[in-house]
Order: sequence, then C-alpha cells, then structure tokens
Amino acid sequence: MRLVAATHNPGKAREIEALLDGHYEVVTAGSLNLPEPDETEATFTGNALLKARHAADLSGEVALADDSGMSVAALDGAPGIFSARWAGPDKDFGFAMRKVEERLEEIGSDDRRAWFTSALAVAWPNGPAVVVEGRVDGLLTFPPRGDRGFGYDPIFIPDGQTQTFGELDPALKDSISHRALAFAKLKAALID
Ligand code: ITT
Repeated sequence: MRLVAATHNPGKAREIEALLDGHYEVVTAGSLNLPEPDETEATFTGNALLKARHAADLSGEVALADDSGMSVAALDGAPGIFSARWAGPDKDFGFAMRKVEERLEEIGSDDRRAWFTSALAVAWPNGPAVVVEGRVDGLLTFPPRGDRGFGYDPIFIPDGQTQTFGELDPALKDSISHRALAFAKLKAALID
C-alpha cells in the first residue's frame, strides 16, 4: 500500500521510511509537489493533524505527518514547536544550536535537560485521523558532535547513552527516539 509522508524534511522522511521497515511504499509530499501548509496550531499534535489532513485531502491518499521538536527545560520548553523556525529560512541548524547555547549562557543556567517530542498523525482523505505522541529525554552538550542525524541531533545525548544522536548509529537512534516511541504507539492505536 502507498503512504504519503507529509513532510518536506529529508532527515525525517529517511527515518519514517526506516521505521515503516518496507511495509508501505512511501512517497513524500515534496515528491508529489504538495504545498507546505502553514503550521498554525499551538501544539505538536495540532500541527501533525493539520499536516496529515492537508496532505491526505490534496493527494486523495492516506497520509502520515510528523510534527516534532526539541524542548529545553531551562528555556521553559523552547524552542519546542518552533524548532524548525529557530533555524531561519536557510534552515541553518548550526545557527539554531548556537542560539540554544547562547540563551542558556544569557540566563546563566547549567541545567542541561532537554527532550525531543514527535507527534505522528495518520489521516484518510476527507475522513478520520489518528494522532499519538512520543518523547525521549536527554542532556544537551556543546559544541555539536556528529553528522549522522539532522536538526538538533549533534547537541542531544539521549538518557542511557554517551554519544549524541548525531554520533549514534542511525539504527540505534531509530530504536530509542521520540519518533520510534510514537511509531510504537501508532501501531498499537491502529491495531488495537
Ligand atoms: P515538515 O513540517 O515538512 O515535516 P519541518 O522540519 O518543518 O518539516 P517540523 O515543523 O516538525 O518539521 O520541525 C521539527 C524540527 O525539529 C526539525 O526541523 C528539526 O530541526 C527538529 N527535530 C525534530 N525531530 C528531530 C530529530 O529526530 N533530530 C533532530 N532534530 C529534530
């Protein structure tokens, strides 16, 4: 069966395909030239539903969307749903990661706790939708380390590991990440 991955982020699309493990033929919203909707909701789940519904209604096919981000405890959960927007129009995550470090320096905090959230939504064309959320906790480290992931991966060490998501084997990230946990919940929600 074909599934539209309602994302224009290649890093995410790669992980979604790996997590679906060949069970679906994945086509991305980008490859179908579907426009990106404005993410106008105030929560991860709200934006995931918005993106999945938008892609399903426009394509006429079942669509899966991920809305995700990194939240920093000492910054009251920022950047959170604004994680992509902190990187600016050039999608410069080196800049976004420096911004996180600078904000922590500004407030003089040595609290390095952070977490990633992934909300996954599946929508049927002009029909129902399901949404779930996964979270992984960890600690921030500066300067960034590793180039195997995407986004904020080089500054995030998940609990129980010594390497950042940017350094870890992608298969290991895919077994413990916020996205992996959300996928497990999605499977349970669709099957049970
Ligand atoms: P789409 O909306 O097209 O899917 P996007 O990148 O704009 O792409 P989001 O609005 O959900 O997606 O932004 C999430 C941002 O959070 C993303 O750009 C990454 O920088 C960051 N992020 C999410 N999951 C991540 C992960 O597993 N590792 C590193 N950074 C992640």
